[in-house]
Parts: sequence; C-alpha cells; structure tokens
Amino acid sequence: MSGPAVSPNNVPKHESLPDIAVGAAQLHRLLRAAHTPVVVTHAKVDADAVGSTVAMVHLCRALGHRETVGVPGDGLLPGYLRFLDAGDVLVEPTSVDWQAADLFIFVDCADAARAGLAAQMAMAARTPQKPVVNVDHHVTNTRFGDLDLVVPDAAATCQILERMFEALQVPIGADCATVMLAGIYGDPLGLKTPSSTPDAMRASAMLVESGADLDTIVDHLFRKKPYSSIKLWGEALQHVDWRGRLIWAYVDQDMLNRAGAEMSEAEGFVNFITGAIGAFAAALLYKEEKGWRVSLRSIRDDVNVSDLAKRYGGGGHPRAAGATLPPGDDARDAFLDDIAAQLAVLPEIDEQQFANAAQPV
Ligand SMILES: [Mn+2]
Repeated sequence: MSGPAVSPNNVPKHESLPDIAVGAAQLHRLLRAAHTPVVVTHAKVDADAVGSTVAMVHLCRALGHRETVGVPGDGLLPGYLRFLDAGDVLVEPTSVDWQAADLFIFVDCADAARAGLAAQMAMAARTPQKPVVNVDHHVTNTRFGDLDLVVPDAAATCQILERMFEALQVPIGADCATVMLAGIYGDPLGLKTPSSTPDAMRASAMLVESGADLDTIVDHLFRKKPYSSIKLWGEALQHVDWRGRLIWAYVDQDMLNRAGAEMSEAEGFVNFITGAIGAFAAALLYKEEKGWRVSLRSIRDDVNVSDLAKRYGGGGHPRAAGATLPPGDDARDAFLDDIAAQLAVLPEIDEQQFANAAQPV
C-alpha cells in the first residue's frame, strides 16, 4: 500500500493542534489506500466518544468511504446520547466484518487494551497492511497506533476532529457541527473546566457558525433527565454527611428500588455536592455486590483526588477519580476516616462570605 511508514518508531508525532494539518494529511493518505475503514471508540461512551466517532465516520464518508460505520466498544449507546446518531452511523461490534476491514481508526481511546470488545476485535485484526490510527486527547494515551494523533492540550477529541475537517477542507454540515460541538461541550462540562482554552472556544465558535444546535446539546447533556434520576438524587441528598472536610453520600439498592432508577443515574450527583462550601473534596460511594465503588471529586487546586484514589488501587484525573473498596461498613468508614485525615492537613480557606445572604456592600 502507499502512504507513510506505519512503524510506531518511525512515524513523527503530531501532538499539538497546529500539527494536526500534517496528521490529517497522513490520515487522508491512509484513507486513500484503504478499502474498508472502520471507526472505533471505547465502551461506556460519553458525548466526546460518540461525537468524535460520528464525526470521523462523516469525514471518511466525505472522502469516499460511503460504507464506513462507527463502533462503540461495548455496542451500547445511552439514551441521552441518541440525538447524536441521527444517521444510524453506529453499529454493534458483532455486526462488523473485522477481517474485511483494512484501516482501524480509534477515537477518544486512551488505551486500546481496555477500550472494550470493538477495540479487541480491531487490534486482533490489525496487520502491517491494516494499520491503526489513534486520534485522542488523553494525557495518559499509550500511543498504541501506527499513526498517533494525540493532542493532550485539546479539550476533547472532537476539537481535534474540527481541525481535521478544516485541514482537509471538508465542509462541516449543521448535523456534523452539532455532533462535534457536543464533544467539545461535554468533556469540559459545558466549557466550565480549565481545559476550556481559547482554542476550544474558537473551535466551538466555528461549529456554531457551521450551524451546530447548541440548545439541543445543552438540553440533552445538562438539562433533560429521567424523573427517576431526580427521585434518586432526592434519596442520596437525605444522607449527605461530613467526615472532617470530606462531604460524602452513598447510593444503595434500596434507594434505587424506591426511585425506580439505575446506578448510572447517580453519576452526576457527586459533582453537585463537590461545590459545598467548606468541602475540600467529595465522595459518592456506590454500594455494589462486590463492594463499594467510589467517585472522588475536588474543586481545590491543592487536592489531587487521583492521588487519594491511588491509595486504594484506583486512579483518574486530579479533579475526578475513582476506586473500589471491599464490602462492608467497616471498609467504608476506614476509607472515609483516611481521606478525612489526608484532607485535615490542608490550610483552611475562608469561604463563608460566599455563603452569606446579601449584605451591605
Ligand atoms: Mn474525550
């Protein structure tokens, strides 16, 4: 086949947004040489995973590969993200002819080995003639591709995709703009986290100009929720408590039953309590059969919850991390006491003024 050398050691790295034009040209050469590209993302998709998958499929189709499909790692698409697959782009891993595919484009996957069934199938079918392209923004990306287009400074994989469309001069229709803006909006929680750089804002503005439907994105990602989720949050709110400077709550099966909810519906709850004035960090404990699954959050620069999670074999990002604990109330209390002790050494910050009602200026 034609195109660039595909040895991981020989391919130059393009790890900043300005370099993406070069990377996009290399991807274009691989696409011209391929007959059957397939786009893969991780399991348990979020808006950026779905957005970058659907956008990459649009790019492949615009460049002549009309049959290209996208595959979530576990074949699952949650209800709140269905608005991103209006064109039936996504298919299950088992419906793909992996041996017939000859170019595997991974998007938003930090690690191919842990990206689910679709990633396993793709990596098993990979040969020197059937290369892997890796488009991602995770700092922890393992550079598993033959062509790695990893930009850790990007707020979302969709932000890299937006640059690729520009570089390859492929027009961005309104539907595709919505899909990409959903990713850039989703990962930084509505352009609210520090990864919301001027470049992320500029890409967002370009997509709004291209006709992206911001209202629909905000509704589906941040406003609309099942009634059962509201009831579940009500259950969890009744048990919010302090352990030192840690604010924490839990969710168990009885609460799920009363609310008619599933465990995943509690996902955003920990973000809600993280902002409690006086809290140095927040924890939500999910009571599962094997034990406790813990989500940790912080909005303080000097609290790295990834380091706290590592004490329990977990990990994640400095502001959002997770771990698992053995079952039982003793294991839970030991964890809460330990985290509270870790936080107790940090300096107090006088935030009380922000909690006061209006007073004379
Ligand atoms: Mn992402």
